[in-house]
Amino acid sequence: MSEQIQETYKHYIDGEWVEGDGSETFESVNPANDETLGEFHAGVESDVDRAIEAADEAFDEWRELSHIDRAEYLWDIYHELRERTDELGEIVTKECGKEISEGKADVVEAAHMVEWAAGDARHPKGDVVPSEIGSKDSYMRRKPRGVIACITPWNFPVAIPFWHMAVALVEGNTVVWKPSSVTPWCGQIIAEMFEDVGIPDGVFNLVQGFGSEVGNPLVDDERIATVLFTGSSEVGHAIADTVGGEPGKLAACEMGGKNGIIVTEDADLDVAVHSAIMSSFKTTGQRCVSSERLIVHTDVYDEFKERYVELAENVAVGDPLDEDTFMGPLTTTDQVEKFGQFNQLARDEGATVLVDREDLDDAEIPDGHEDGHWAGPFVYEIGYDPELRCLKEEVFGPHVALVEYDGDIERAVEIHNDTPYGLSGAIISEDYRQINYYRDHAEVGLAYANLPCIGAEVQLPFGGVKKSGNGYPSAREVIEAVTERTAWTLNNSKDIQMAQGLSAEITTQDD
Ligand code: UN1
Repeated sequence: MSEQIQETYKHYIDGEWVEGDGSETFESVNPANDETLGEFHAGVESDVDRAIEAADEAFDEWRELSHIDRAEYLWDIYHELRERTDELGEIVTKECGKEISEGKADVVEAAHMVEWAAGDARHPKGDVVPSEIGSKDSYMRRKPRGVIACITPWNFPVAIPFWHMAVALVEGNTVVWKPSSVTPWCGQIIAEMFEDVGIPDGVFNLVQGFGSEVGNPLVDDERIATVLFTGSSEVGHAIADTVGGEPGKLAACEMGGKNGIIVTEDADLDVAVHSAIMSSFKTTGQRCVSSERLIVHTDVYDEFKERYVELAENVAVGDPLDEDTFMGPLTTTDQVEKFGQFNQLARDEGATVLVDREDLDDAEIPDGHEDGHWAGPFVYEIGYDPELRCLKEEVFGPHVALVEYDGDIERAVEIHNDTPYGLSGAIISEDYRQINYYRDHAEVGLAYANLPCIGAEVQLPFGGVKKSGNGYPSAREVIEAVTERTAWTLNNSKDIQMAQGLSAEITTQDD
């Protein structure tokens, strides 16, 4: 795709690029300067219907291929992701605003996921299970579920689509994918890759557009076997509610977090400050795993605060294509507005503001980027109170609370767990007992010690507890959402023998 608008980009349905039935188009913009990157056709319900029909028809043949044959298409994509990492990383950065090392890491993470899924095709599948009866062989086998709906967010516009789709396809499902309407350019490029590798028509389908016109009919359609969703908790919970009422259909949703880092009295403060800065400000705070709460023991609070605040005052916010930038702009203007509202909420709830770079100085904004969606760190301290909304609600921006605690690790974990969310978190401590207590009692799906709470690798399960998720739409654990288990038992004898001592004798009235 060129950077100039030369055409309006289309949907990819049943192996064809199509304009669809809608009359609306929408634009992708660069958050660093608000310039238009491309124009796209917005899908409507009948486009979704055709995409599902194509995926449904393609399923019968696709499922008959071996895992290894299906994985061949993914290996070609893997090589393309590897060869084009720099180029695609730049596109990610231009479309979603994260600084260039993160743009490239997004593509590398996608390549890792594809490598994992394609490599897994040659690994043993299922289990051999013992039977009480010597002549019976029992197995747990997996079957593909059918057509999988994938709905993905803008913050990892290349990696997360492959979290959803790579394992789903290798396992024999077909997919209909709706990328975020904020990052359609990345969607276009991924669809071009599937076309390049010659994936059979209908196995992969892309419908661009909005939740109301594309996402909703996709979730509601009875031909969809599983909905995989990564994004906001409002949308994710609505999807889980809808799908929960439809027998046989599954939803696996991964939503946000209000992630915390505990810094205990036994912390190495170099590790603590480094981990906290990375967790709060990488991706401009727009990871589901970003940390918006730092829970710090009173013995180390003042020193931690001084060092953290000094860095937060100075981290380089700027042009995300510049390698010296630490933090790019927020992705959308809605995020800028939400960030401002939550900063005000924290002030209203009694916060003492320590760093306020909400409105960057003109001098900090790079030339030609005056219309970018800029925001810098906003850091405050506030006394812990279970009623405070600013300690419970996710902002998805560089908005960070410092909370001082006095007491033992149990107290720290109690504060840490006092949010409706439970995605990621970390403890910084040199004391293994504190670390192990955190590991066993922190209410999160991803837990770290002496590390940032971001940066999970694809071979780990990725998902949360409480409001952060149900099911794992991501990485290796997605297999549970895209396959059906069969408990398969074969009798090698001519006699029928039952387990549990159940008699197999058929008696008649004459007996
Ligand atoms: C997200 O937080 O939205 O663990 C995805 C990480 C990345 C993925 C983050 N592997 O930080």
